[in-house]
Amino acid sequence: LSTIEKRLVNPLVNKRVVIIREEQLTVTKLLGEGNFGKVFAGEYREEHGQTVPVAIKALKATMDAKAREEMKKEAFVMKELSHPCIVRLYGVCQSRKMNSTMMVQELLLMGSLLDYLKTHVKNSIRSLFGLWITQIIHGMAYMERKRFVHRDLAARNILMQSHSRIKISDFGLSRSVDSNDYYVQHSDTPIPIAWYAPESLFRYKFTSKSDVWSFGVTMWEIYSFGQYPYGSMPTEEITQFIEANGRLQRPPGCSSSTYEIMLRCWVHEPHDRPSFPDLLKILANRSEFIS
Ligand code: ACK
Repeated sequence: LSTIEKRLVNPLVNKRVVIIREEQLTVTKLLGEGNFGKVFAGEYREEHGQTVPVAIKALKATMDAKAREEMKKEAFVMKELSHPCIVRLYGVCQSRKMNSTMMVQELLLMGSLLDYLKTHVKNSIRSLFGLWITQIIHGMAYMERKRFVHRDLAARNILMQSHSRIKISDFGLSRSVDSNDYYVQHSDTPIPIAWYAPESLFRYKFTSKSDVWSFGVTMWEIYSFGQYPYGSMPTEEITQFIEANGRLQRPPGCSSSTYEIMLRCWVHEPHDRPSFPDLLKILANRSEFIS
């Protein structure tokens, strides 16, 4: 297809990332730190005057061009996504004051699902599992429809808006699979082995079905109250274990019918795993998973 034809087929090609001027932003406090830089809470004054609370992800000034390129890729994915279960991007900002490239996102003040799972009294939160899981699947089914693979779906990358409202975040590894339904990783970016499907581990191949595998691991993290998958098993052993058809065990207190759903996400052959819309149908018939 010529570029023009592609634009006609895919109107999203024309979408631009909103460029925010640094005068429109106020930083109020530090929320956390990652390898790439810092995340601040702040405020964004939109063009028409309204002020909204935001999270500002600021790349360290010392980060190289490759890291800036990665952040741009993340912004390019996020600008295409508009869904209640996905963290919203307002725009990007090049700050001279802070000598930094920044992503301005919707603010979710309750932290990650992983921290939430680890810090709350177990029996008091079990009734929320079905709600969270349904929302994650809704967000991922939307991504699948938009032909994006997330590639880093995990409890650490789910943010909490309230006790019962969650949103998928962290699109740093996400890619469009618009032309051929899969993405092949060529770079040596570190990868979250314990969340990856065999075809990703051994053939660097990523599809919505490899996201389904990671979703199964995320579901396991939820039912395990934030335990690390495969415990202290070294990463090389995890890959051997998966190759030998080993799977994560049923978490204590998780029903065998719920564990069965996880096992279906971890079927070796990607085609034989349910898709995200399939998962919605599977859960629709079960009372603990109310949408
Ligand atoms: O796990 P957290 O509390 O949630 O700590 C990390 C930290 O920044 C470094 O990544 C938090 N974070 C990331 N994006 C957002 C956001 N949109 N709203 C609120 N906190 C965020 C993340």
